[in-house]
Amino acid sequence: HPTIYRKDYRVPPFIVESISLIFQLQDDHTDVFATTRFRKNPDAGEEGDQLFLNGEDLELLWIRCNSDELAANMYQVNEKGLSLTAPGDSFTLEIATRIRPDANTLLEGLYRSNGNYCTQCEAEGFRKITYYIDRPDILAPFTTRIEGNKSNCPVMLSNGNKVDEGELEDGRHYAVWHDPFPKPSYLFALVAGDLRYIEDFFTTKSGRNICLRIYVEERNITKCDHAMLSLKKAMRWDEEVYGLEYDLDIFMIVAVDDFNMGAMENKGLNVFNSKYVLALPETATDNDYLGIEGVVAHEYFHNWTGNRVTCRDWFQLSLKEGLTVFRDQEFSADMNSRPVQRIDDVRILRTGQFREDSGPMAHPVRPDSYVEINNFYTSTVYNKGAEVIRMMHTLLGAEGFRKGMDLYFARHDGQAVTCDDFVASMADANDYDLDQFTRWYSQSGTPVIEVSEHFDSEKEEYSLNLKQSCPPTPGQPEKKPFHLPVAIGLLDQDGKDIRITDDDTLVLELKEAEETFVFYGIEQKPVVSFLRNFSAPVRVKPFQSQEELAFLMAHDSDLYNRCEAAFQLAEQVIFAALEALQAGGQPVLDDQYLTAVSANISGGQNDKALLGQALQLPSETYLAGQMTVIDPDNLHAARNFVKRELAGRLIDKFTALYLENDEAEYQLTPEAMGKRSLKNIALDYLMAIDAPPQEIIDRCLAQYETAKNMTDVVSALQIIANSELDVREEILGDFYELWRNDPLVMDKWLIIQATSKRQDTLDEVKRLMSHPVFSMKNPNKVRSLVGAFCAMNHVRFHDHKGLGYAFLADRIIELNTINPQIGARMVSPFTTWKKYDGERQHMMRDQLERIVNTENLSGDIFEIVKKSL
Ligand code: DPP
Ligand code: ZN
Repeated sequence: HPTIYRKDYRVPPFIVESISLIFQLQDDHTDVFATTRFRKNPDAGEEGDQLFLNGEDLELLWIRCNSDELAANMYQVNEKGLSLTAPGDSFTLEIATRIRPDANTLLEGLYRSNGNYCTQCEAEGFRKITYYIDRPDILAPFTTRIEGNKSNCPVMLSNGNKVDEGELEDGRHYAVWHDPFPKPSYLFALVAGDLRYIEDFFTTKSGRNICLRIYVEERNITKCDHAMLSLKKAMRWDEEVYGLEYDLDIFMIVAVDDFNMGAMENKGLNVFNSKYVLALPETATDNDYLGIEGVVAHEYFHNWTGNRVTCRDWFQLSLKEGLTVFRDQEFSADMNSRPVQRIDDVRILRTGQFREDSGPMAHPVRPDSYVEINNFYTSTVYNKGAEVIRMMHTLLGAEGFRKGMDLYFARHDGQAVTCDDFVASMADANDYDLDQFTRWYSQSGTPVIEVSEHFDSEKEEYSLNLKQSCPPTPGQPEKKPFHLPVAIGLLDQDGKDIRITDDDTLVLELKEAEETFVFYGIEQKPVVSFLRNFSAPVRVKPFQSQEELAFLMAHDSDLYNRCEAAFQLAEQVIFAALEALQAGGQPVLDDQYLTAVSANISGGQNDKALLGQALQLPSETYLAGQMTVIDPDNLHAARNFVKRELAGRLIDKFTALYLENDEAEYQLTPEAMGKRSLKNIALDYLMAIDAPPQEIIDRCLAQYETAKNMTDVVSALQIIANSELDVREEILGDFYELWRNDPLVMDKWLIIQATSKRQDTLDEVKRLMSHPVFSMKNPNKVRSLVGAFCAMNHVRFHDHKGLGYAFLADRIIELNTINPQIGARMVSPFTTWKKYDGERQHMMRDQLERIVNTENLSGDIFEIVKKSL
């Protein structure tokens, strides 16, 4: 498994002028005829005349060059591709290959999902369809003709606009699609099958009428309205915020059940995991609705940030992903609650990305090397990448950022470029020095900021001393200081912002390893609201007292930081309980904390969703990431203790909260979603009480039975599944009978059982492996059962007997032959093995060794396991 290095990038020796494809879809195979016009690349210098075409798992039928069939001695084929000597500066190759979509369990290239054909080509799936220069800096216009049976493929789609269609013999027909925008092969898509669509229209700001279609299987046709609405909102938003208009005449989304990722931005023909399309109030939760809105927008936004301007090579993946995640986050913030969106985004970053950044897979936002590019669709590239874009937005301001975006498109529309090109556009458009800032792209690891404050009451001076450092990461023992924006506010004793600038928030620019910022004319010692809105992706060493955090929780004008203070306080309290438990003592809940939470509940917060967020205790997985030696059992007990104590002592408040926010009418507004979340958090606390009063149990059961929306149903079900109630089995069985034909609802059923904190969860998970709704071939199912248990059920996965470890290793070895890309994703809970106690380390290491010694181990799994050992 060779390593590929960014420094080895060379411009391609040949370029493609155009490609025409013919797909003949047959029952047990598909024949692909590719006609490609190549030309020597004038920018490549004297690179020689050897042409290499990527191609894997292909059956080569024949190859012609400028219409003459090539004899077998004119070219060489191996398992990676085909090479030949170019016959001149410009020539045409016709290549016929045979592929087997039915046998394709990798879900890369062309495959079938519930009988329908679909493709996934990012990053390197096109080479599993035909021989081609399968790299993102080869851009070409595509013409695609599809031939299939009218009976099982009434619908046949590809990128661009449909330019021809007609009848063939034997009950067959054809459709021809042309995409005039030169694109890399990873954006190619083909869909064919028995699909229905809903249709709508969008008029662009320049008055063009765009046809919008969402294609699904017939059984799902009533579930597409929210995705369509989200699409139209996204199209409008991109025009309003960035002036970006859609460019083809039609935009299509297709939903499939078998999909490795969330969705894919193929030009004009997005293919989605059905999870991010289908929703009805009775089948989808509020989070599902928000997820759909965000992902539909994300893929749509790629049309400009990714498709019109694409990546030069895969090391630049964050060029499109970091930027597009930032764009979808801002879109969702504009459509819903901005502070809640920010809290969610930061939670994802701190739980997933910080963990990655402190482990063996830590890599820069723009990596320097990889074995398997699929392993680099990471939280670092996506979420930290988005934070890097956000910091530029913070430093340059919204207007300056827009100027940078405009220049980026003016310079690079139609090109394949690098992260440096993006930063250069931002810098040049604003005449702003971003040289030091580019370290965010090259240095891995999460910077740590140490804060110390000094107040001189005589001089009326307040000063903040900031030190930054960054721990060593693989291949990077030493780091240089980052250029980072630190947004702060100073609160006076009444909790009001002291005006320290035109605004209440000031953005300090920290560039040195240590700097001191002094504020004059400050009469009383202020309370600092530090790193408002999480202005940089860093860890801040705790420096504030419980009093100060409680004060910020009650008063901070920055709503993000109000919640942040609540989280920090909760974290301190949980860790105090953990210490007590580890010392063999009884923990006690701090009164100050209780008072702060109580005040928060009665504080008349008008953003319900925000209060809901503030009441949520940090997850065990997140807390584990803060510990030097992780102690899963005591951590679980400590968190439970805090939850149980809070609930027991604030029972009246939580009960009132539940009742106040229980609404008969179902609406999908941010306010209504906020109320539902608050109500369900209150219920979760109430049911955490030791032996909850019967009336609370009855309320929970009644909610399960009477609720008409999935948010309320699964909230109750999850609590029940976590409990020892007698009715538990019966209710889980009832839910199954009701929803057994809806795969997405069945995913929830699996997740709920896999994340139950009961002692017997692993046995239950093993039983569910042979349940008819489960399949190792369907990524959603694997994620819902195996992934949920191993990555989201910290205490049970890390059970001291090591059975969870053996279970996961077995699944990874099984996935190695079915779908190694998903298998590699599953390795993640093992990567932090060095942070556990000696015995657990030993057991996890044994399992990693067992995996690495598997015969024919794929590059995907090999890379992550090897780096972890
Ligand atoms: N489909 C994935 C995404 O949109 C990869 N491009 O992020
Ligand atoms: Zn993306």
